[in-house]
Amino acid sequence: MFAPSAPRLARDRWVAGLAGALAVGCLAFATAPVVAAPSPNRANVVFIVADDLRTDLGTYGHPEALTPHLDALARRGVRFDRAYCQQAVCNPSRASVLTGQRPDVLRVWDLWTHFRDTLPDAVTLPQHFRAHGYHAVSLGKVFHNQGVRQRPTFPFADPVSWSEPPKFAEGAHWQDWVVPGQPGPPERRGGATQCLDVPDDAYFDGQIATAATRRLRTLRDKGQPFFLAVGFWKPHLPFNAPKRYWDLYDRTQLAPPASTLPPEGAPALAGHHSPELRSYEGIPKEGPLPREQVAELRHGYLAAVTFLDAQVGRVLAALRDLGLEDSTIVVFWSDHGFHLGESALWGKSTNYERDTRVPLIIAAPGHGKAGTSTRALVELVDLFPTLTELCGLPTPIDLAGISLAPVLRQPSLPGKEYAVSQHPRPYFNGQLTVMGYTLRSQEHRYVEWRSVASGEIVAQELYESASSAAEVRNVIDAPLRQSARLRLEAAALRLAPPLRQPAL
Ligand SMILES: [Ca+2]
Repeated sequence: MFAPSAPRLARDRWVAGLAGALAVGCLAFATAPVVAAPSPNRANVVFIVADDLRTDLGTYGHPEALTPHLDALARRGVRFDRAYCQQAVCNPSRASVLTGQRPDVLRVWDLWTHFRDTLPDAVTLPQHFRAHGYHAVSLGKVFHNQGVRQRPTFPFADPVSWSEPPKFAEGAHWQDWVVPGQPGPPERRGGATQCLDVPDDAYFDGQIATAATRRLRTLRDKGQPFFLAVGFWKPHLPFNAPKRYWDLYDRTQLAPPASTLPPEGAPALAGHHSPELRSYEGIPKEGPLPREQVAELRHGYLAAVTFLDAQVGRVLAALRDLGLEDSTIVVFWSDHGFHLGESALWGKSTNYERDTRVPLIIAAPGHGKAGTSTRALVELVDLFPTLTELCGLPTPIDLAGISLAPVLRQPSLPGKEYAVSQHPRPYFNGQLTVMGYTLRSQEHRYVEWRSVASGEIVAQELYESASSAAEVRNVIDAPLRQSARLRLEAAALRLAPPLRQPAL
């Protein structure tokens, strides 16, 4: 299990918040939450999540990505430049955010385990809001999507979390595909990209944006504070977007991957063979991809990002047009990052910067100066207590994160000493044999791979200056880095104690 990451920020405030939560007796694991009276003056929440989106956004300084709507959101909110997920793959990351717990507490490390199998009485973020008078609505992929062949013990969309049945939450990603001249999804997985001259609503995300804009109007008219979660499926594979989004980019001018070699001196288990991408039609089952295919995929990712941005823009325009902007907190985040050929990797599921770092923007009227950014180290597990504080709700005592409200008010705060992420090996399926934990500090990225059976360290990595560009040479054995190594080893043991047995 994890101990809470050592916070440098708001320790006093956090303790005071705990006292307040205890005083009113509202704890997260109450098995029968009492529905409080509606509080119409409380801020609404629009909680927008993207899937597999790294920080390829204009507001993050990306030189190619066209994302005017998310850039505009950042101009009226606070942009977090060092935000990290807790595990770089959909189900564990989303379960962690929405329960406020880390993957080792949930014991959810794969795409098939439901957190209610391991922590049945968990009260999720929307469930907590619902218990305090909010109307909670889920449109799109908010929790993990339930694939066509999956039969989990509980629906992945977790209906008990919401005031009404979740919509657009089920299906496989390859079903988000247009078969020309034929209604409905394809019968089997197709290619990794699609470029057709179709309307936005031909794909899941267009339909989700349409539903969200309509739902906002009825939520406003309902006169009850609302928590609207909008989960977009892009830019997750396949990289689909209507042709006009592809046409915004000149493929011949797009940059190739920055570095296509694994970090020098990195253990083999730190990487993988990109099995997710290779499962799509037309992608080689092994070996490097042809240069033209690399360019097409990188082009497709950007087209999907701009398509996603346009759908976010439609939701935000509706919020503004309905007069809800000043009374609504908007949070935009992604479940994890992605590799697009860098470090010989395609996809997610590593402990590196490109997979663990995520975009995070919080626009909370009255909290923080619009258009600012912060380099504070924060974790997605912090979103639960952040939103309870911003909305004046009691904060459950047992959450793993801490509120980011102090950072919104003072973006110069350093944040946490470490952001902690993890990922098991093997990559997926099979008996879990090794768990890799990574600590990101302001100065370093440290990765510690441990045998699950014995708890012994089987491999270590250390990268200086903690950025994706710096992850080219593992310096764990460098003589001048041994004091940092000892410090990080101790911190890893404190923040990520050995797993209890059996692991699975
Ligand atoms: Ca994802």
